[in-house]
Amino acid sequence: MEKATFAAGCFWGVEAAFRRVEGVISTTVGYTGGWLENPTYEEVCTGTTGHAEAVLVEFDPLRVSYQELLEVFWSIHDPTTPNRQGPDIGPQYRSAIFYHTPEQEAAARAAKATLERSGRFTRPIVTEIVPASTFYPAEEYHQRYYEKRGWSTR
Ligand code: MHO
Repeated sequence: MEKATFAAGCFWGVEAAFRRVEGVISTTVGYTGGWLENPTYEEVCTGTTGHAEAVLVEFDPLRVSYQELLEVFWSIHDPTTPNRQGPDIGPQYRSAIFYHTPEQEAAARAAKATLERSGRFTRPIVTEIVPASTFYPAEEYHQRYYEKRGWSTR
């Protein structure tokens, strides 16, 4: 089993998207990349904790590759809007890849470069690529939020 961590705006939808992927074993929404220990949702919402809303994905690399997860990541959000995802504004909504290994870092940088050259986005890609640090799981009511409400996940 391997871990991957992504931030792509409000974590409800990001988690729902990764849960649909064959080979993804589990997901956890939470906060990472900042400095405040054991943050609450309300604290992260202020935009002053340094944390991003993120999803920790555990996957079976024999069934889904990190490359494929990166493709999902790019396809579910707009990586060109700094500290913003659609209506959600603030550094907690930034686009970021938190790599767990040097191989993940290399794959993420290569994928970002390829995407930049592809012309798929006209504006520059602002996705941060940084080492994974302490991941604080979010409150239980944020976990599998869409499923708990019976919302469609596309
Ligand atoms: N605009 C969304 C953000 C929620 S997400 C968990 C809302 O407050 O409904 O940040």
